[in-house]
Amino acid sequence: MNDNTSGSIGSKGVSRRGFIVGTGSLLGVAALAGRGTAAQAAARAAGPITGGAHVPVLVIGTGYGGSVAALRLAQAGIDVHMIEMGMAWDTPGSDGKIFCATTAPDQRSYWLRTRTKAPLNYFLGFPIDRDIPRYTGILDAEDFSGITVYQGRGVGGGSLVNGGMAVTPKRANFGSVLPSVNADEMYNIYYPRANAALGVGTIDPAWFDTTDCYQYARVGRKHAQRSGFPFVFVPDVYDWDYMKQEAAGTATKSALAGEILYGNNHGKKSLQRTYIAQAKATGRVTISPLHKVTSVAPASGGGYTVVIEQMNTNGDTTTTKTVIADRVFFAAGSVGTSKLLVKLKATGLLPNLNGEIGKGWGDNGNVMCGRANHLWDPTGSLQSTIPCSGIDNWAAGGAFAEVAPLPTGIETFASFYLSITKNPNRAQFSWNAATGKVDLNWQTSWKQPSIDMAKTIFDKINAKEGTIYRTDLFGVYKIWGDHLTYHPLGGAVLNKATDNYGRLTAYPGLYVIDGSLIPGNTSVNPFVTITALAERNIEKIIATDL
Ligand code: FAE
Repeated sequence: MNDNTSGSIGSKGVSRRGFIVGTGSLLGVAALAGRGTAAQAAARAAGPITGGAHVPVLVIGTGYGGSVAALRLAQAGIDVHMIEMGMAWDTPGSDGKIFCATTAPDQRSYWLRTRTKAPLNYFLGFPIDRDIPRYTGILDAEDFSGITVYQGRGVGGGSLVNGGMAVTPKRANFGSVLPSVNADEMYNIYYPRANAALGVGTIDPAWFDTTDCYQYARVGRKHAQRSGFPFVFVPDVYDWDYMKQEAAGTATKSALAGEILYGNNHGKKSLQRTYIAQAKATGRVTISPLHKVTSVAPASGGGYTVVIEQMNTNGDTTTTKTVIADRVFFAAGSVGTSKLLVKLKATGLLPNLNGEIGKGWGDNGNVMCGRANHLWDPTGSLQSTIPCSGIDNWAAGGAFAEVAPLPTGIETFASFYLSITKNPNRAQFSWNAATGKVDLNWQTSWKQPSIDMAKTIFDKINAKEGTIYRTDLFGVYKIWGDHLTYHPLGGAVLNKATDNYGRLTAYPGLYVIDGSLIPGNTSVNPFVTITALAERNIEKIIATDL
């Protein structure tokens, strides 16, 4: 990855002065900046947060929402401490690599598991999971009763493990994505701002047509078009020029070496290279990895008392720190933020949070499947792990299907898809006093609408091509990957659990700024919408609250 990436992205973003002036918040900013103390400056230099610290802003989580908040607050002159339960992911292991390949999972792959839990867990009908040492690895497969929710763990959150598909919803669909948000503002200001800062780009169509590593996607295009479905290129944050160099053999392979689910060592513009790099460059942002927030409650002298557990790579708590924060941004992701808020309300630490907390959770309608192609339709033994295309049947059938890779290194004659569907089911998080945990009441059968919607695409393609579904990828004779989601959304829904900008109004100074604000579905992959909404909300908060 060339080192210019974050610089060039920064130059496209909003300049610090332009941003501050634009929000009209110069006076508030100056006042807050003046509250920085020598102790805070020392803490900034020293790294992880210290017990007893008093900080102006504490951000829980370093994913999209948290990174946007940290950057914009820091640019406005405010010191920010980010607390992240996962690792920093900035140091190579004994093999010289920071991340392990999807085909060779080791301890770095999973969050505190002794066996891998691959989303696609069977091949040719045989289970492919394997034992690994327990470690604070990068991918969390978090089990709830009816669904496994995959999430990134570490500085950069989901951007460390995701496919980088950076999709802005069609404007016609936006009203159902975020009904209380002004679409003009989002499409004129915040989506462009988010896309620029994330470094979003689209594959060169001429290269797509010729490179071996997207043969699987060209087969996907052919089958989609022969059945009359629109085939669309999907933007991504992977550096497309770098991928061309991988294919040409002039750069170390990452997307073309099976790297994705457990991190990309090169090529992907994760948040570490974009928002977080910019935030760190302000000198005002400190990140504490392997620190987990367990409690937030009003402090007697104003602000909030935050309890943080520092852990080792076995997941054991080594130190418990208590700090005071004037303001706290919940950016622990849909599941992390919902779990915290539900627990804090139920256990009486934040009892005045409203009754919408924990509600409105959806899986973005995720469902996976494979199709078995004819022997004359190979999908290629070399497959880029970065998806670049999709089949759009949202309006007619409620499904948008990513043409996904199956990068096994051998010819599989399989076409693989992750569908995002208009599944109407919404679940609720609730506190379970007996177990001391937060439950989610999703039910496996609630995926049936997603299957039905995905079938509007693949039944038709199978009929046209004379092909069948693969039954060997998710179990023994099981067609649908209906046990999981990559896209948790909701649990602290905008304009319901919070006001229309993410404020938890019963507690001035507490904010939600991540995927938990979005009521369950974005009609496409979610992180551009999470980022754009965070840009909108933080601009308002800086202008009016600080
Ligand atoms: P997120 O990125 O999850 O960040 C939350 C952070 O908070 C994490 O780093 C947590 O470790 C941390 N955290 C949680 N609890 C605590 C706590 N108590 N104390 C301290 N830290 C905590 O949240 N989306 C797309 O748009 N395109 C894709 O191609 C795509 N592919 C995906 C592939 C996979 C395998 C997965 C798992 C997800 C994918 N997603 C994709 C979803 C996307 O990554 C996700 O929507 C965003 O990362 C959510 O952003 P948030 O800021 O809400």
